[in-house]
Amino acid sequence: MFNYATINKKNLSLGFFSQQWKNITHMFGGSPQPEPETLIGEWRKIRWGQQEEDLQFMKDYQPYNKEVKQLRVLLHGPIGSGKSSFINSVESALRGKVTGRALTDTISGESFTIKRRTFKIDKGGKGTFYPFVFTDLMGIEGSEKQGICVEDIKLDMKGHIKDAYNFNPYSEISENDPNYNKSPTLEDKVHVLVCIIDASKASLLSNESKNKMREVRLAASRLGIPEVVVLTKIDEACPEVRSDVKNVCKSKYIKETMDKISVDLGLQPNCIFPVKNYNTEMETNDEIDSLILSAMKRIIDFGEDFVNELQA
Ligand SMILES: Nc1nc2c(ncn2[C@@H]2O[C@H](COP(=O)(O)OP(=O)(O)O)[C@@H](O)[C@H]2O)c(=O)[nH]1
Ligand SMILES: [Mg+2]
Repeated sequence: MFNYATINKKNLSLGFFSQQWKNITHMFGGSPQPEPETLIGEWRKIRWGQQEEDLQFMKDYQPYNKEVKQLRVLLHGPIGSGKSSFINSVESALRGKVTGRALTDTISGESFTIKRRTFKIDKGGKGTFYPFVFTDLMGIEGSEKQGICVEDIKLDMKGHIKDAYNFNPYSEISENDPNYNKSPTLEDKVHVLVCIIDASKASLLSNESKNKMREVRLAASRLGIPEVVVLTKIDEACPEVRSDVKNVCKSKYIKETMDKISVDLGLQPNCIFPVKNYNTEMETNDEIDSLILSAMKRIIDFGEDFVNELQA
């Protein structure tokens, strides 16, 4: 059977040696070496250098449907997969500087986010915000009694859970809870569901976690809510990507991981977006911005279509 963990280890050693060999041949003026076997032909066209265009799209964007002032993007996925970091990275790409507002947890283990929190992104500092918000949920855990209840995610998608609600891994929200919204408007509902998966650990996802994610996805599709997968930590998953983010669209490991996720979750590969979050960088850069903004553009496109269909 295909084992991603083994491939990943092989990638690490191959990537290391191929980089060393490239360095040696370069030092002695040798001819260019063939691509390492961890890289294959380009399997996706990424519009490198078009981030300014995507940025302008984001700046100009306003939902057409007047009932909705902002698109609601719900993030879910395993603990430590990079949900909070993705919000930070979008904010960083939009503001042109690395920010760190949605707290990220460097200690893996229990979910850091327990309180439901919604994040807006400041647009120019005059009390104006981008017309989309992110709701960051407690992580999905493998076992029954860890992490957020899937029922709570379903209720959240329908707009029943208010901010400040503290998720309880042992039971779903009750209708009598002060943070239960009995009559949600279109604006309270979720317009796009984003599943965040760590590329370096995708092969290690437990069946329980995959089942929970599939259940959430099915609930979203029953409600007609579009879904996107954001595949984070591509730098940790593939050494060739770590040395150059642009190698992502040629990485064999990333392609295979995306194909596997597509089958496991029942989602088209073109709805899966590989990204590198801003985690150690002090400044933003064009390549990371390109990946983050192209994922965001698709998220906005999907959300916009969804709210317009609801109006029709
Ligand atoms: N190398 C790398 N680390 C990342 C990336 N995204 C997130 N991280 C790190 O992964 C850890 C967990 O991220 P966090 O955003 O808190 O995960 P959450 O629990 O899903 O919100 C933090 O230490 C982040 O710095 C990425 O794309 N690459
Ligand atoms: Mg978090």
